[in-house]
Amino acid sequence: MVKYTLHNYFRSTTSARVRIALAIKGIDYNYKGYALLPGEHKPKAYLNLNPQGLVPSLEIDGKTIITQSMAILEYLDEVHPSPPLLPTSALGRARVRSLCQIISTDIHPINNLRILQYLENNFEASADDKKAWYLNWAHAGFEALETRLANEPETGKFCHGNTPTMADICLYAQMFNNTRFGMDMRAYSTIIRIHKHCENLEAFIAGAPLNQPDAK
Ligand SMILES: N[C@@H](CCC(=O)N[C@@H](CS)C(=O)NCC(=O)O)C(=O)O
Repeated sequence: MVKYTLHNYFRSTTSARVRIALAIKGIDYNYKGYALLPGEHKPKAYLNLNPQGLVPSLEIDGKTIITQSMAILEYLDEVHPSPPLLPTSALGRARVRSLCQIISTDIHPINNLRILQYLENNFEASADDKKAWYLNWAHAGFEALETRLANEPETGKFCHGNTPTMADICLYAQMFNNTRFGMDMRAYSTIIRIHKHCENLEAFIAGAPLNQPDAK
């Protein structure tokens, strides 16, 4: 039986993506938490696992590491195909990946802790400046996401049809950061509806930040 260890942080939304996928698939794993603010992900021991110094990293049987949350999700879906996190048709998979990437490629990376810290340390960005930066890019992505989800016929109870996919995982996880930055979500009625379905599912609850052992 494969042994998984997830190197992650309770508040990290990319980590939440992986925790939810593991929970949806009913996979047990060891939890290893790293507090990001004091820099527990910076020492060499962790950089040996993940030279980017980012969480999450999934360790398999104590010898193999996969980094990058979306690569981990794809791996888990291939190796543990049931229940699937991607649709059966190529077009459906392309749509779900495209929805995911609005968040994972275009919103999250430019709002990550190290980016906000860089703005603060090198451009004297205040807490308000950092919030404005976050909200600008989050709204840009969520406006497009809402337009697509509200108008595309493939949208169902969830982002794609009536079962959760990787797109719902990305959406649900990103919402924790939106809430932390006080983002006004009233314009996003389809997203709110889908998010409500997600937040009632056990696997999504299991992956939520405050339900992790390192949550303080
Ligand atoms: N694209 C990467 C991003 C990982 C990432 O940025 N993780 C954040 C937490 S959500 C992190 O480790 N931040 C630490 C830092 O910015 O120093 C993924 O999806 O895994």
